[in-house]
Amino acid sequence: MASLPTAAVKHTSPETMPPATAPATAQAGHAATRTAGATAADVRRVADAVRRRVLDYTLQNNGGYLSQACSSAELLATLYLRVLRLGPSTAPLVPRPFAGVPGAGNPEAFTGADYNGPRDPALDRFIFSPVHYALVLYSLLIELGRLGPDGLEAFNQDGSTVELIGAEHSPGHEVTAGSLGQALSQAGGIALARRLKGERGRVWVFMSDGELQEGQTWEAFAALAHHRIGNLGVYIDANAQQCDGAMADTMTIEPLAGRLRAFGAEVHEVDGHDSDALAAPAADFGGGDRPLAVIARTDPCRGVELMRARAPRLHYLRFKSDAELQAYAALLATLDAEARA
Ligand SMILES: Cc1ncc(C[n+]2csc(CCOP(=O)(O)OP(=O)(O)O)c2C)c(N)n1
Repeated sequence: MASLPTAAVKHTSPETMPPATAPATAQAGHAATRTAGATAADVRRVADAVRRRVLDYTLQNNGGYLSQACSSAELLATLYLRVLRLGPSTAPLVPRPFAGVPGAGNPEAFTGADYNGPRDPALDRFIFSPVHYALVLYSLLIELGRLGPDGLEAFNQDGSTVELIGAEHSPGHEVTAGSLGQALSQAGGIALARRLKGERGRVWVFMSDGELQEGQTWEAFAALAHHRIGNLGVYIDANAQQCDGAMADTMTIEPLAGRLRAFGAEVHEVDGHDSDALAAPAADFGGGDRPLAVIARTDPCRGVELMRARAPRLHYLRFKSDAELQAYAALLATLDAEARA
């Protein structure tokens, strides 16, 4: 598959870093540090490449979480390119094998947060909650040079950290959140601790809309409001789908904006494929006393129109026939050719 051209990299210190990043290139085994000036066009190129890579792996594995790439590619690319204040990756380009779960008796254990750079009081932390989206995140890390092009060789293999359903040791992940709806509570604790320590860095959480069907999510928002947590922002991929079909048919979460406001958040509702609209609410965020919630309305078939025929069963794509697989393979060939042109 075609790889993206990477942009020039301008190094900045955490103290002077502006609220944006641009595509980074791997340097001496690590991703280059963040840069200023990434645009919506940069995000579109990265997002398209992420979709192609996830489609490629879906074909190779006769199945995958493809609709999640379709819905969230611009959202996640915008976060990494234009919102998160991150330093360069300190993790290996080829992910380490699983070293056991963290605990006092296991000094070898690690999390995948080092793909997001070092911990620094001035830098942001990123908490990735719907971990079945993991391949979307790995693909994005590859496009940004934070993970090597061969970083997916051990994808979904026993003993690998590059898991189908990500966990705290997986690249880009900081917490285990496979039981959905728990990461926001963990992120709230991190945000409160950071405020108590006087750290300027913010905490960002990426969530799926199905997680808003969980009671724990609402308990977490209530706690954020109670503790006046103003250094935590949530981006929600509102693709209107969950594993049993349409959100509206399983259990509606609407009116979501009104509910989140009632729970004390500053709420923005945007087109989740419009990078400028996604990035705008995060500009200057961090000094107040309310959490930010950005509802990104997205299309679970964006870029892969073929999939629309499967609605409302979009959650996990497994090909039903060789003819169907060939149709998706032909689409990938077309998209790759367009990217090379
Ligand atoms: C607490 C919990 N309940 C149920 C599941 C099973 N589960 C896995 S993915 C998923 C759908 C979640 O909704 P969403 O992420 O919005 O779906 P998508 O957009 O990926 O189709 C569910 C219910 C889970 N992982 N954790």
